[in-house]
Amino acid sequence: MKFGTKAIHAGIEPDPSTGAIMTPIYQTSTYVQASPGDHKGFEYSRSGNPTRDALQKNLAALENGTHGLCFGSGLAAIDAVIKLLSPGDEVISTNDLYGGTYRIFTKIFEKYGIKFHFIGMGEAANIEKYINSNTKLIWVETPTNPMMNIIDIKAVARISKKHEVLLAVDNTFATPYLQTPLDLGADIIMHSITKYLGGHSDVIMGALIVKDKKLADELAFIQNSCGAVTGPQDCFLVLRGIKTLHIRMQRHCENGKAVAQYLVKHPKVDKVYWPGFESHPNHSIAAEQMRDFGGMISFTLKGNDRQESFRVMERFHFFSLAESLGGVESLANHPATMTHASIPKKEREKIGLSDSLIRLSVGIENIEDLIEDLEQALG
Ligand code: P1T
Repeated sequence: MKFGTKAIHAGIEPDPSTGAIMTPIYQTSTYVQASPGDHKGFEYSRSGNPTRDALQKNLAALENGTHGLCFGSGLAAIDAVIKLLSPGDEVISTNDLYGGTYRIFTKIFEKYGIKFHFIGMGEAANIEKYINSNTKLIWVETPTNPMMNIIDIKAVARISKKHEVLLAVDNTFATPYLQTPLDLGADIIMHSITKYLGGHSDVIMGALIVKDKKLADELAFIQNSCGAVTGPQDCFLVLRGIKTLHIRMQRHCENGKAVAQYLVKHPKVDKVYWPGFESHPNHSIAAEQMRDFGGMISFTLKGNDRQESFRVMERFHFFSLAESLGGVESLANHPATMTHASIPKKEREKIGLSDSLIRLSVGIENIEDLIEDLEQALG
């Protein structure tokens, strides 16, 4: 089955009791048993729910995995992955990543005795310097949030396999439409479903996808034991959103390219971070491991003036100033005060995340209107 067909059909069966083509919202906490232990596959909705099941199967198919698991948010999904580890274990993570991921690693899990190394992975070989007998997990975001760095998943997977360490990839920015890390050697895919997969800025949800039964069982045990599950209404909305993922992503990519090309020529713009430029340091890896370059772009203004960046963002009409990304509507974000405020300024500056950086999530509106909006806001 090709991607667009999977997005619409995978994991979705007509409802067995009525034939409804849309998976119903099974708004129930529990399921009646004929005799203790004699049930129809569902016992209690923390452990399993038919609407969630359909979504989990659909996600597994899109990522070329075998098992999907949905959580109450992207961070709840990340939380479940780190709960595979024990005190004393070490994690090597990209140093450019979503601020909330940095926060859960450093402010929550360091307290439980897990050590995190945040490193540049532009050269995958750099990772080996940090591997020791305690290393259990490599955490990769690619493209990274917000600097749009590209990490070579295949090269990192070679290292993780050699040292028998798990490799998790946060695939939120790319989505399975653009990149399928399990095919490149990753063990775990993580998604903030809140973003492109939901696609309509109306749901908070996370997911993990794997293709190993033992790992799936361990994560399902954590999902059920810790209970950070998502409700059936939200699963329904995401199932509906995913049906147009391939069409939306095509337009996000087209619009993203047009916006990046406009910004790079603008006299007031200094740097534009977008992996589609041949001048991007890892453009060739992006071209190899991604099917297109996505709709996320970061840029700075000449003079690097935070107040001028604020003025531009205040003037936008169609780029709404808001956290999040990946919805049909365009959003602008100021990472230093919004999504990445929990990363200390010193650490932010090490990766080039300056106080004047603006991040755009280019939506699927008419491109002429978006360019006009940029024109008036920058002008
Ligand atoms: O917000 P939540 O669904 O819990 O997902 C967290 C998360 C994880 N990984 C990446 C790459 C993310 O971008 C996010 C959430 N990010 C934003 C809210 C943002 O505006 O960047």
